[in-house]
Order: sequence, then C-alpha cells, then structure tokens
Amino acid sequence: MAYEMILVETQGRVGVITLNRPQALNALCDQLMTELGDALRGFDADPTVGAIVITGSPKAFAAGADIKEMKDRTYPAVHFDDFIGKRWETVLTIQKPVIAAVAGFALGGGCELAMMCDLILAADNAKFGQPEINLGIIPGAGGTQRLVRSIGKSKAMEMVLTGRMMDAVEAERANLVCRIVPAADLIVEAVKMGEKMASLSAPSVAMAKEAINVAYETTLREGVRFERRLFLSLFSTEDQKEGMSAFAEKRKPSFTNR
Ligand code: CO8
Repeated sequence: MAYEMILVETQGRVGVITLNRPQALNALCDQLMTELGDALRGFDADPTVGAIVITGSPKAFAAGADIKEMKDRTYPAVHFDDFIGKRWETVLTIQKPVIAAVAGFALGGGCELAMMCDLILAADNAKFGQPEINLGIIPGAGGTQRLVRSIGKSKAMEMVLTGRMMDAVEAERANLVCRIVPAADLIVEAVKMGEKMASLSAPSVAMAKEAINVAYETTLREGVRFERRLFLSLFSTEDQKEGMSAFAEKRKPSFTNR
C-alpha cells in the first residue's frame, strides 16, 4: 500500500510510524486510519522489528478524529460502517509493544489512539484532552473507559465534561504518561525505549504486554490466573533457558525468540 498520510521507517529494530497530515493537525480521517492499520500490521509481521513507535508532528500528535469528514454522517452510516471498530482498533491487535510518542495536541480520538497504545511517552509540550463535549458528542474510541482506568474518575469526569486539556506535567502526575522528555529528544527517546524492548526475548515481551493489558479487562483473580499461565508457558522457550543460564554464567543473554 502506498501511503499518503503517514511516514513509515525503521530505526534499528524499531518501526516508526509518523502521522503526517500537518495541514489538519493530523486529524484522523478514514484514509489515515486505514494506512496506520496497514503499517501496524506490516511491522507486526516483520521479524526484524521488535517494537513500534507511533508519533506525530511537533505541534500535534493528532487533534482528533476528522470533524469535517464526520459532520454529515448519519446514524445508519456510522452504525453499519463500523468505522471505529474496523479502522481504529487495529492497534489493540498488535502483539509487539506500541509506544505513543506524543508532542503537541493529543485531543479527542488522538488522545484515545495514544491510550490504545501500550504506553505514552510525552514531550514537554504535549497537551491531552477530550474536547468532544464541545461538539455535542462524547469520546467514541474508548476515551471514557480508558481515561477512568488511567487517571481515575474525578479527573476523567472533569476532562470529558468540560473539555479541559492537561499539560504534560499534569499528565505525568496523573499517570497518563510514563515519562516526559524534552520535545527535541522525543523520537530518540521513544526509539531508545523501543530498541531496549526489541533487544529482549520477543515471546516474553509479547506476553508481558498481553498480561498487563488484560489487567484492564478482567478481575484480579482472573488476571493473576492468566499471568500464571503465561509465566509457566515461557518455561517452554529456549529464551527462558538462555536468559537464566546467562545470568548464572555471568554473561549477556543471546535471545533467539524461540
Ligand atoms: N478535524 C478536522 N480538522 C481539524 C481538526 C479535526 N479534529 N483539528 C484541526 N483541524 C484543522 C483545522 O480545521 C484547520 O484547518 P484549516 O486551516 O483548513 O482551517 C487546521 O487543522 C489547523 O487548525 P487550527 O487553525 O484550529 O489550529 P489552532 O492552532 O488554532 O488550534 C486546536 C488547534 C486547538 C487543536 C484546534 O484545531 C481544535 O480545537 N481542533 C479540534 C479538536 C477536537 O475537537 N478534537 C476532537 C474531535 S472529535 C473526536 O476525536 C471523536 C473521536 C471519536 C472516535 C473515533 C471515531 C471516528
């Protein structure tokens, strides 16, 4: 697929996808989301890639779903097209870690896309918000659910009911983002983090992310059972033998992803 709205490259073992629709602050139109999904699936299937970074421009990660594209849609059209499920949720199906590297605005669907990634690294100029209420709608790609689980009910209520944006410092304090870095270093830092993940045993990295993500969708008892199954299954891998032998032999492990 030839891409018009995203840039795709690899840096070492990290796949980097840059949302590239600057004239619309990376508004997430159908074409952009289709291209993003295709690129994500491509990197997930590429054995030379161990982690994926999604980023935007210095001014905007993404200013939301494309309001101009959505404004005249009718209920039957949005219902039967299932544009949220089909185009927006691909990121949830990716086995490799996906890092959202956010500079500038991450609003509405942009904030929701970032929250669908496995973690968010924020530039110091990042701004997060769910301003849909100003448009007469509500978040529709998981914002009301993931924000509550991430930052708690009160802050989620305030953001969703007033549309107030959060800056990077507040977002870190509220646990929406893992870390803040200077805007100029955002991609370097995100790729460095991805490279670290890519250097580890791919089965354990994939299972670790799966186990953490399950914590959002199940009870503690079921989550712990799920974790234990994954943990025990890793004893069937060569990488578990290699990782533990290397520790005992005081050398660096050499993982083969088997
Ligand atoms: N959709 C379409 N175009 C947009 C969007 C958007 N979300 N955001 C910005 N643009 C366009 C502007 O229309 C403008 O285009 P033009 O130059 O042709 O007029 C260009 O980008 C630059 O924007 P501004 O001139 O407004 O730039 P400012 O720096 O003055 O303001 C803001 C930046 C504050 C980010 C402002 O652009 C803004 O408020 N944008 C809209 C933010 C918003 O409301 N987002 C939520 C959208 S709804 C949503 O995301 C629902 C998700 C539901 C789930 C997914 C289902 C599809």
